[in-house]
Amino acid sequence: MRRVGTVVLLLLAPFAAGCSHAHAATCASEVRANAPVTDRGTRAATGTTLTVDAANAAFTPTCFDDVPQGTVTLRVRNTGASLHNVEVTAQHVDVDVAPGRTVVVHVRVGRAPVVYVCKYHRSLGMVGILIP
Ligand SMILES: [Cu+2]
Repeated sequence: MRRVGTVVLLLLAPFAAGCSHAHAATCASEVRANAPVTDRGTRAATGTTLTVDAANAAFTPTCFDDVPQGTVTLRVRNTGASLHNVEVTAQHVDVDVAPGRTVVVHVRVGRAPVVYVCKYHRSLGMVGILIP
């Protein structure tokens, strides 16, 4: 029986290696890589429209995972009392969100995680991450 186990492991090994493109990044690893990040949890994307709350110098949830590749619609609701912002520098997204308002931005998601920030509170950890 030991021999059977060895064969199964050898067969699975190439698939495990090939999976690194999609699921290597986790919220925890991205939070560490982009520190400081105020971590307000992870939610699985249920489609191409993602809604995030901006308040108290943080985005909630901080991470979405299982985000479909392609263009996603990010709705940012400012549920706090101060001005916030959503910025994806590489995609020329830079939009302010006044208290009580919601803005909608379109973000392209490929194989790598997409990091967005509030440019006013980035140093306080106001960072969000979309993980494909
Ligand atoms: Cu902010």
